[in-house]
Amino acid sequence: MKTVFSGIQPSGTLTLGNYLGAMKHFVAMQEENNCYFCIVDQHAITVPQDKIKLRQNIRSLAALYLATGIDPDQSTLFIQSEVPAHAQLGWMMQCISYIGELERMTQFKDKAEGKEAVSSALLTYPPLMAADILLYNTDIVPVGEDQKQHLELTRNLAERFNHKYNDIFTVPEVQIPKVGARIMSLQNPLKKMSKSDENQKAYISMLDDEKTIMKKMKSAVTDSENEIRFDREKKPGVSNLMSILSLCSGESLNSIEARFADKGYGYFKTAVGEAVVELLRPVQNRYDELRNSDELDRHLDLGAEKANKASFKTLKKAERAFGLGRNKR
Ligand code: ATP
Ligand code: LTN
Repeated sequence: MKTVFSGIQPSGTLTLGNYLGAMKHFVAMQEENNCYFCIVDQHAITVPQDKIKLRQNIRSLAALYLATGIDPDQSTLFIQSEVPAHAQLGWMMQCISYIGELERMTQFKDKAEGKEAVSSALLTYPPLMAADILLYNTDIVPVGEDQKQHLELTRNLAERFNHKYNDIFTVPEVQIPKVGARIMSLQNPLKKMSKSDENQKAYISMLDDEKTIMKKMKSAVTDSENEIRFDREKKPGVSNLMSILSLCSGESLNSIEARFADKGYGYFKTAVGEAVVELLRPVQNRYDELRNSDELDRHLDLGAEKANKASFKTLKKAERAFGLGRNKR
């Protein structure tokens, strides 16, 4: 049995991109692996957050994890700030990271660009992410394409620590899905779909109602050809919609191409919208039941307890390897 770890930031309502690129794969992995799924709230505060909204987003994300099929009896679902070992090992990971390698992270460059005040935590975010993963002796980290660089750094930090101090960390493998690893914005298909996009039409939220989804789909940017064909370079908008349809319905790209051969973009977009609505309907129903339930708190309490227990051993080993604390007489 392998250990799997992944995290999602409670920085807004999840998008269809988060689901198709990450969450969907978590659900598929839990039966055969020992899985940890984390709500990384300490990562979310690397950029300013409204405290009321952040708390709402944390609960909402927990409910979405469960509504999409994470089974708390099989997997450990927990909130990062409720397991202090993350911040503690995060600090140690910062101590072995170089400023130069952190400045090369594209997520840092993207998020810092054009901003007047950039928190130092935005730069030192990847060592905390490494700590999240390394605390559990993780073998596999399922994530979307945009996290590949952070995973490479995590592997480097683990190897650096093992080499310099003591061989205690498992060096994790990244797992990126073949299709859906980078769902693109509906308004600019050259940019990834992001929950923090200022333009709400750019993304489908997991909680959007049917009318909103259909409207957003209809206004999705395509091209002037009116031909439904998969070609990421020449037809990024149409190809993105085809990927979404394929992932939501299970129909292959070839079959979609054949089925819509003599149809126009309007008809095609309606079909994509309907497939998304069908996929999200049961998730949203379950979400509504869970969002304000005591059941949700029970699962999160138990998750924090399990994660605290599991991470404590690695934390102590790392502290010992560094020489922190003291030998008791
Ligand atoms: P933001 O969009 O606010 O910058 P984010 O969505 O990139 O945040 P997370 O919510 O923490 O950040 O991402 C959770 C998971 O979803 C990660 O594994 C990430 O790789 C994946 N993911 C995010 N956006 C997409 C996307 N457009 N397509 C596929 N996977 C994605
Ligand atoms: N950096 C990720 C979120 C994240 C994560 C993790 C993902 C934080 N810690 C550990 C996988 C494993 C992001 O921005 N999407």
